Order: sequence, then C-alpha cells, then structure tokens
Amino acid sequence: MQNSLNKNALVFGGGSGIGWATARTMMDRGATVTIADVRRPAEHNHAARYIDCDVREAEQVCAAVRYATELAPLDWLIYSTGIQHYGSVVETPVEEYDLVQSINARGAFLACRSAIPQMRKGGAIVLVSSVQALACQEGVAAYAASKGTLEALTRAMAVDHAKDNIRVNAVLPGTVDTPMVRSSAEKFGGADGLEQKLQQWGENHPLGRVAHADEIANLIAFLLSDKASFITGASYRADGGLLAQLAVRL
Ligand code: BMA
Repeated sequence: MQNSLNKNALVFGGGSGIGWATARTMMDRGATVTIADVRRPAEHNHAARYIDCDVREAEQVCAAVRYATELAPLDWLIYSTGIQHYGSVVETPVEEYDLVQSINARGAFLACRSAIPQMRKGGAIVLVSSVQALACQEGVAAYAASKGTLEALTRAMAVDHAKDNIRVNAVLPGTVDTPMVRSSAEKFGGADGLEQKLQQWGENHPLGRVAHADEIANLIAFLLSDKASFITGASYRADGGLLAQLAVRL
C-alpha cells in the first residue's frame, strides 16, 4: 500500500464494525479520517474526526461531506453503513423494506452524489456490499436486495466517473464478527448461544471461521490504494471461500 500521508478519507458507518476497522486501518497508515455515523466509535483513544449523520437524511449526508472536505478535497470514500432485517418478501413490512434500502443503499447514493464533486482526480470509492448480493440465506429479502443495489451502483459509478479518474469498487464480505452479525447471532442463537451460533456460521465457510473486521478493512485499503490503480467497477469477495463451495457435499 502506498504512503497514505495527507490522504483525506470519509467513512460512512465508521462508528463500528467493518467501517471502524477501515477507519483505524486508514489512520494507522497516516490518512486523515472523518467518521460519519449515528454513533461514535466505542474506542476513545483515536484521531478520527467525527460527525453525527443519519444517512436517511440528504442534508445530513451533505453536511458530513462538507465537514470532511473543510480541510482538503476527498481522496477516499467508504460506505459501510448497514442494517439487517429478516423476512421473506411477504413477511417484510413495506416500511421495513424502505428502511433497509434507505440505510444500506440509498444512503450510498446520497453519499456518492455529494462526495464525488468534492473528490480529487485519482480518488477512490469502496462500497461495502455482501456475498448476499450474489447468493443468499432464507429470509433476507430486503437486505439482499439492498446489497444487490450497491453492486449495480458500483458498476454504474465506475463507468460514469472513470473520466474523472475516480475508481469505484465493491467488497462482498462473508460472515464477519461485527455488532450487526452479533445481533443476528443473538436473534438466532439466544444470548447464551451467541458465540456458538457465530462458530457454527464460521464452520459454514471453508476457512472454518468468521472473519475479523480488519481482514475486510485490509481489502478495502488495497482497493483504495494506488496498488489497485487499474481496478474499477469490480466486486471482490472476502468470504473465506463461502461462495466457492457447493452446498451438495460428497
Ligand atoms: C453478511 C450478513 C451476515 C451473513 C453473511 C454471510 O452480509 O448477512 O449475517 O452471515 O453475509 O451470508
């Protein structure tokens, strides 16, 4: 990875999970990082700038971009804001579908819409999608649809903004140890069975475990860096082999 000194990064959803791991990774590499989220990171001992931002609100998203670009144009934009609700299409209330879409996908549209005009040529964007954009569990209709939207948006923006020398890529994580996945594990395993559920989900991945958020952050850091200078419009899986394996075992 190139020296990130003087790089200006904005991380939507940087308060926890993959977003926080990415913010930390960028700071470790010398970048100036602004986190836009509804909650500050739990860790206090860090240098990130922070702004409250509900990604459902266009004005708050614009304010976050203004805050991040007070000092310099933006080099890197990461969209890692996400929630997960469960249910088939029939089971999902319309309001819940809209909520998942607006936080997981429409917010990415708003963030990119505000940020791209403020980005330096040579800048890069990474959207955090999911393997569920390509293959999914039962009962994740709204979530899977929102992640599929991110995939298509990635390609559309990559094509439109190649002329600005802005690269846009998506990452598709498998199961990652984050607060979002932990709350799903609690939902399905109960408070006592949470760790066991995480372990069981991990065993479904050929690598035999769930990912650490840092492992996804490392991929994001690579895609943002000049080492990935010919990569745009691409989707990279970091899923411990999950989608490489057929469910029909010998
Ligand atoms: C993620 C989340 C997790 C899930 C993983 C693999 O995006 O949906 O809850 O375990 O995909 O399917």
